[in-house]
Amino acid sequence: MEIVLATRNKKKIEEIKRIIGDILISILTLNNFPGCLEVEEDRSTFEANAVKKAMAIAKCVGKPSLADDSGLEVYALNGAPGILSSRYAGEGADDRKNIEKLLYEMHSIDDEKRGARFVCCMALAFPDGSVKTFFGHVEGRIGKEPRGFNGFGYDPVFYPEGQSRTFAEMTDEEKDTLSHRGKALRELRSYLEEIKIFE
Ligand code: ITT
Repeated sequence: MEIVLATRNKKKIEEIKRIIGDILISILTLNNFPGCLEVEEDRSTFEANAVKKAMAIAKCVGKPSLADDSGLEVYALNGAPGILSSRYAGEGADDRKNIEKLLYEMHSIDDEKRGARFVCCMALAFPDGSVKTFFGHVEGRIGKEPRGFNGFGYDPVFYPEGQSRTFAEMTDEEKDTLSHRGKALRELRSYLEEIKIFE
């Protein structure tokens, strides 16, 4: 079966391919369908945004579509940046700017109050309008300076619980084992294997 990834984030695409790539016959991305318009992420939850993206693309391309909506929730900031994670420092902000803003907002917060979690919702939508969602999260804490060069987004400042290295200091495999996206994708993988939809 062909599945279309409803994301323009190259790093997410790499992670998705690493974890479920082997069980699907073919993975296409939005680059294969330039005619599909950008879907506005204007809903108030990760789930609602993921479902909106996946359904819009499944309808546009006439094939099953998988969308990821994810982000970082910092407890001391009442859950910010949350659904605004990719544009925390403003529309079009890059990872460096978003991290800079986060560290600035947290500069007076003590070590023991720097708890945070990454959250991921993956939505698998079909052209007939049906949709299924899968969730994953990982608890951790925010460091005081960026460390490491792997991954993307807030990885250089996120220490998963019980770890002394950030996600950006880990190998792909180490991040996948612990990460919110890894967990959601393994749930999705079990579902696909169960319904044998990839055959
Ligand atoms: P698409 O909407 O095209 O999928 P996006 O990057 O805009 O791409 P989101 O709206 O879901 O995706 O925003 C997710 C943001 O949350 C992402 O840009 C990072 O800043 C952050 N994020 C999500 N998962 C992450 C991860 O595994 N590591 C680091 N940061 C992550």
